[in-house]
Amino acid sequence: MQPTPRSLRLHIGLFGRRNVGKSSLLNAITRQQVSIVSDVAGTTTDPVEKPMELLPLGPVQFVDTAGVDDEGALGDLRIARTHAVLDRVDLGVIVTEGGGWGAFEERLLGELEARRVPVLAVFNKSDLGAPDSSELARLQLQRVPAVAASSLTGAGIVDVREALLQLAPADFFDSRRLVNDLVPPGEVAVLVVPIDKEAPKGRLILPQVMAIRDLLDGASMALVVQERELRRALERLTRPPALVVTDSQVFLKVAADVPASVPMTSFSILMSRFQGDLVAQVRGTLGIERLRGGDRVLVAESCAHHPVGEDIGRVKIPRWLTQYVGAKLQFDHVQGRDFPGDLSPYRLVVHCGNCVGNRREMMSRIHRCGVAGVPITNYGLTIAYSLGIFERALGPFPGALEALGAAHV
Ligand SMILES: Nc1nc2c(ncn2[C@@H]2O[C@H](COP(=O)(O)OP(=O)(O)OP(=O)(O)O)[C@@H](O)[C@H]2O)c(=O)[nH]1
Ligand code: SF4
Ligand SMILES: [Mg+2]
Repeated sequence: MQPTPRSLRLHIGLFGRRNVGKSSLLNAITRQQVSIVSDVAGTTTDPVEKPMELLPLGPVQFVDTAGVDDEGALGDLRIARTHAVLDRVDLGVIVTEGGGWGAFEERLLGELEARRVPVLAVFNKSDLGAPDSSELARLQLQRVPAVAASSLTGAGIVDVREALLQLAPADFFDSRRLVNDLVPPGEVAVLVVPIDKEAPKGRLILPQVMAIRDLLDGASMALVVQERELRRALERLTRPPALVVTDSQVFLKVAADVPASVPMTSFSILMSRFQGDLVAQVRGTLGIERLRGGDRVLVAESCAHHPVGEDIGRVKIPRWLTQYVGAKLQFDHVQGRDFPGDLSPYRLVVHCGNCVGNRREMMSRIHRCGVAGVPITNYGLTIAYSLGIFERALGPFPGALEALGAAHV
């Protein structure tokens, strides 16, 4: 897998007084012993950096700093190093304890806000005491989100992750590419768009429009055809296309018509990578294997379109899944923002491509499923899996194939 360039990692700095548990919090979030913890104030002397994949955010770099409350007692160098970290973080976490938010924390908050860096207040050591209502009210007034957590017991650590997700700058979520990284400039992608009675009259749907626009942005070419024209379209090209992208509903026919040497995937799998987390949703797809008769499956769509004919979410996905499992399943459907708070009744969540939603919201849903232990997949992944062409449809994405291989071991 390609390492993520340093600049694309979201840098998250941990700041606060000595001994409040900054290093412990980092270890609890990462579930690793990254930073040394002790009851001696001033344990961390130099910034400790930890690059990692933090679900649900993606590639981040944590920077644990030295506590610099008692400045007189500390070397200038240590203070300078902690201050230098303020200049290069995208998100700041100010760690304190219940009743501990004071002038020192306000100063740190001011330093971060002056740099336009979003801030999260974490009241650590919640096992010893909760934050005062007055300090919570003060932070609320300043619009600084606050979370109580215990690095010792793990309480609230999930909320810290969720709060980091909510605070991450929007452009961190928008820097992904939909398709043009898979089609070099000047090369052709064939897009297969069935015009059936479910297709909206007189127009294309958003994922198709987005793919065409993205290919144009990348100076690559899009050849858009219906499935019955695909064979002829491929014959007319003097070289095989760099990629074939199909509507998932005609996956099998397209898989049969496209030579095995040509990479092939679907619009909704592209959307999973662009608007969600392909690797997490590939892992979630394997949850189909554990479905049994009578299990409940949630089918979630980000927009409230009117179901037409053999609607994919209401008719086709339930039909394919039922056939694959070979027993009756119970399906619930939600649209728009109606994603249930309690996911415990479900054995699987099948989500649409989320073309109209934002990625942060999708990542939050994936995260909530992870916390509830409910696998989450998406339309295209489910269809490819239940039709037996999962690996083929993931061919263009080495990271996803790697995760699939690891899950099968
Ligand atoms: N009870 C309790 N103790 C904690 C918690 N988190 C940290 N501690 C303890 O607090 C002490 C300080 O923890 P550190 O993580 O080293 O604190 P730090 O903020 O990194 O300290 P410096 O590096 O010295 O600035 C250690 O003895 C930890 O075991 C917690 O959530 N609950
Ligand atoms: S948001 Fe979901 S259901 Fe609505 S058009 Fe996009 S992919 Fe389809
Ligand atoms: Mg420390």
